[in-house]
Amino acid sequence: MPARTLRTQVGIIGAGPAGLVLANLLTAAGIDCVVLERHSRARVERRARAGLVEQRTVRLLDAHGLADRLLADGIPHGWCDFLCLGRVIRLDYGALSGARHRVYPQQLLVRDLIASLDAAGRPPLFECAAVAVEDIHGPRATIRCEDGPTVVCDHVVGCDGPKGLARGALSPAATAHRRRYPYDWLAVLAEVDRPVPGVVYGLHQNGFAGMMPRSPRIARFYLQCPPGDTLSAWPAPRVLSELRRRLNGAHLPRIGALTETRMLRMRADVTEPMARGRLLLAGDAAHVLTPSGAKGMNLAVADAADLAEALISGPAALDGYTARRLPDVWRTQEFSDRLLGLLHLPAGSEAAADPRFALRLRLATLERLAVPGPFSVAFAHSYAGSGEEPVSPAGPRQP
Ligand code: RFL
Repeated sequence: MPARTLRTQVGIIGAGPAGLVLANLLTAAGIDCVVLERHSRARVERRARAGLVEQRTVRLLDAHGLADRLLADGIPHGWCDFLCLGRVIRLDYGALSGARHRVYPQQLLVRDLIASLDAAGRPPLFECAAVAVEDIHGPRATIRCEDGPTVVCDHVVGCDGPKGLARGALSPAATAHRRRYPYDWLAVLAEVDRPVPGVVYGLHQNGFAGMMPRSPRIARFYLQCPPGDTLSAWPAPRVLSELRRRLNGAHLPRIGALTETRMLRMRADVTEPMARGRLLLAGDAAHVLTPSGAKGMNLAVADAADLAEALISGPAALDGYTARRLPDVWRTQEFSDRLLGLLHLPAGSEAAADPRFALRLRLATLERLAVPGPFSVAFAHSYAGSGEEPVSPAGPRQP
C-alpha cells in the first residue's frame, strides 16, 4: 500500500525538548506542524537525562503557559558546593545573579509538553521513524518515514539529536566543530534515602565526582574515568567507594540501588550553519554539550523558541536563525568547557603529575568564585542561565 501523505507547514523530527517546545509554540500561534518520533510515548516519557532547568527556560515556558507543573513541583535551586583539598566552597549563584534553577527531571518536562500537544489535539506521531529528508531546495520539502506517512512541508526542523538523520542531510554544506575531552564520565542514577539538597562538585586527585538532585528518592552521580573506559570496570562497590572518596566532605545520603549506569563519552560539537534550504536544526541535532553546567536541554529550548518566532514571523527572520543562535551556542560551549577545566585533572597532563599543585590552583579560583565581585557575578549569571550575561571581566582563562 502506498504511504499516506500528510501535508503540513512544519515537519518536526524528534520529540525531545527541542521538538516539543517548538511544536507547542507553533501550534499555539496557529501554525500547522507534525512531530515524528521514532520511539514509543512510554519510552520518551521515561528517559531520564537533565534535571536543572535554567531561569531563562522557566521564564520562556511560563510565558507560553507550559510551566504549571514545573513551577508547582520543580524545586528552586541556587547554590552549588565545590569540594577541594578538604575545603567546602559554596557558590551562592542565586544570590550573586538573582537567578535560580528549578530542579525538574527532563522526562517530566517532556511528559508535560506532550500532554499540552495532546490537549491541543496535535499529539506527536510515535513509533514513526524518519528515514530521509528530501527536496530541501525545492518548493516543498519531504520527510519519508519507515512504516509511516510521507510528510510534505514548507520547513523541516531536525530536532532528532546528534545521531539523527537531519544533521547528515545538512552536512554537505556544514562544518562540524568537534572536541573530544581526554576523559569520560560514568553517569549513575541511584536511589537515595533522602533528597540530595544541592549540586556538589568534588575535585580530587583520583578525578572529578559530582552529585546532583533529581527527585526525593533519586539522585544523579558522575565519576570521571579514563577515556574509553567500560561499564564492566565499574561494579557497584567500586562506584560507591569512589563516590565516598571523591565526595568526602559532602553530606552524602545513603545510596541504595544504582538504577541506571551509563558511560558518557565526553565530547562537544557545533554544526555551522544550522540551516540549509528548507531544513533547520535545533537542540542536540545542531550542537552537543557535555553535561557539565547542565546546559544541553536549556540550549535546545532556546533554539526552539527562536525558531518558533522566526517561523511565525517569516523568511527574513528565518534567514537570520544561525547568526542569532551561534553566539549563544558558543558562549555556552565556552562556559561548559571552562567549568570542565576547573573540575578535572586530565590524565597524563602536567596537572596529573603534580595533582596537589593543580588542585591548589583550582582552590584559588574557587575562593574567588565564593566572594561577591565581577568575576563571581559573571560566572553566576552564566551558570544559572539568567539570560542576562554581563560582560566577563578581562583576564586569563578563568571561570
Ligand atoms: P533529544 O532529547 O535527544 O531528542 C531527540 C529525539 O529525536 C528522536 N529521533 C527520531 N525521531 C524520528 N525519526 C528519527 N530518525 C529520529 N532520530 C532521533 C529521538 O528518539 C529523541 O526522542 O534532543 P533535544 O530535543 O535536542 O534535547 C536535548 C537534550 O535532551 C540534551 O541536551 C540534554 O539531555 C543534555 N543533558 C543535560 N542538559 C541540561 O540542560 N541539564 C542537565 O542537567 C543535563 N544532564 C544531559 C544530562 C544528557 C545526558 N545524556 C544521556 C547524554 C545528563 C545526561 C546523562
